[in-house]
Amino acid sequence: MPIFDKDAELMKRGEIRQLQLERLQAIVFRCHKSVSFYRKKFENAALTPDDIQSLDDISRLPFTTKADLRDSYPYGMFAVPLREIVRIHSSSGATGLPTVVGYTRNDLKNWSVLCARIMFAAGVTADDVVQIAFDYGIFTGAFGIHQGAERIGASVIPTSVGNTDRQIKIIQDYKTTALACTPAYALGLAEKMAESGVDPNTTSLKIGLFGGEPWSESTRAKIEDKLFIRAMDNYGISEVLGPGVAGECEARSGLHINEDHFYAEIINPDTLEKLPDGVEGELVLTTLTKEGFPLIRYRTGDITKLNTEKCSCGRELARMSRVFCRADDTIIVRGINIYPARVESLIKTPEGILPEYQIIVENVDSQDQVQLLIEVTEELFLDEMRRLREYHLNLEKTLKASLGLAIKAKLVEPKAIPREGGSIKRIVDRRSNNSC
Ligand code: DLL
Repeated sequence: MPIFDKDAELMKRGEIRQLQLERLQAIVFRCHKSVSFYRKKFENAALTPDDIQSLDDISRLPFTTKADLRDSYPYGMFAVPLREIVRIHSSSGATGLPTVVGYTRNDLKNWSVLCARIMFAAGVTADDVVQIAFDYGIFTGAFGIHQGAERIGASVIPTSVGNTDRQIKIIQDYKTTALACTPAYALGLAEKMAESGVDPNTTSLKIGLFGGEPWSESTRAKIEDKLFIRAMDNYGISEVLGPGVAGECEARSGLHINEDHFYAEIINPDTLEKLPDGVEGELVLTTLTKEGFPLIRYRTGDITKLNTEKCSCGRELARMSRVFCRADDTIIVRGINIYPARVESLIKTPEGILPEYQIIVENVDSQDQVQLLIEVTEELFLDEMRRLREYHLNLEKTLKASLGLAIKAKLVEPKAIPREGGSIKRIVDRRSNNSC
């Protein structure tokens, strides 16, 4: 079983927990000293860093939520001065403001090692040619995987997402052996190959590194069948790091969490109670080493469960099960997180009127597509065709510009959207992957 960082990845559980405690105490101390948000929260809970004497004491610390990050936009929760930050990424925010993440030089070094670990565990070596078809924008996906592949010594082709014909030509001509992208994009690529008469069995592809959105075992089987590769899952979240939080090993029986850098807990999202291993709940992560933007007890919104038994690969790092559901109403389409509240803010007319709406996500020909139904009422300038057309046109443009995703907006008659018990279900997700 390939292991990149044997000292760290083959630690015994007792060693892991000891290291986690030392690092937790240090990060709590640093957050208290350098981030007023945490200092205030600790004061309100009548806590000092000295109260953290064991790992179980973490449950005394308050949670951090996406709303907290939004309130401190853009740099309010950084633990170092901006001059020590060497990279800034961000993810889309729940109500309009993105979440901004800063990395110090040391954070970038750790990030590349953590991505190298999950890629190496998935089978990538220095002999591989890794094509990265994640978006090289402000999102964390492409840069994280890129750094990891370089750290391993593989040859990186940063194609970014889109332009599928070119991607296929590069796979063929440059002899790509590993493909990193969202699972949905991999399926789209496979379809395109079939359409263009390219036989995937004749390419050099052998490994797929997929993440950034939920996908199922049946999608894995489909991708493997169509592309003749071994498809491996990896999990990450921008606020906490980006990719590199957890990934599958050859055994493929859960995703090993890089526990020397993250402390993972599972809670009941309603009661906030801590849940034992093996029970599904919301994943809460504490960063143990991050300097620029440390997070304490961050509620990821992702539903999973933990397994701390030793894996057949030799690692004792806890494994999380694949993430299928979210505790909130976020949907992820082609790796892009969509929050209904964000869509709502974009649908509003210039006069501030919010029409009735419904977001429908479907998988058509192996491509995830989003349609937005909007009921046209009298107040939505039904009487003025010109303004209505303008609204429609601007809406699709704004959605694309703000979310980075093409969404088809369809104006429908009043009451055309079905009501269940009098109310409209805001999101209808018809993809088979997403039944929780
Ligand atoms: O998606 C980071 C990433 C990029 C991870 C590339 C892996 C590969 P965000 O845009 O902040 O960051 O989205 C994070 O995506 O909370 C999950 O809901 C979902 N997610 C990420 N990876 C997986 C996965 C990146 N393997 C959100 N399975 C997370 C299921 C995933 N869901």
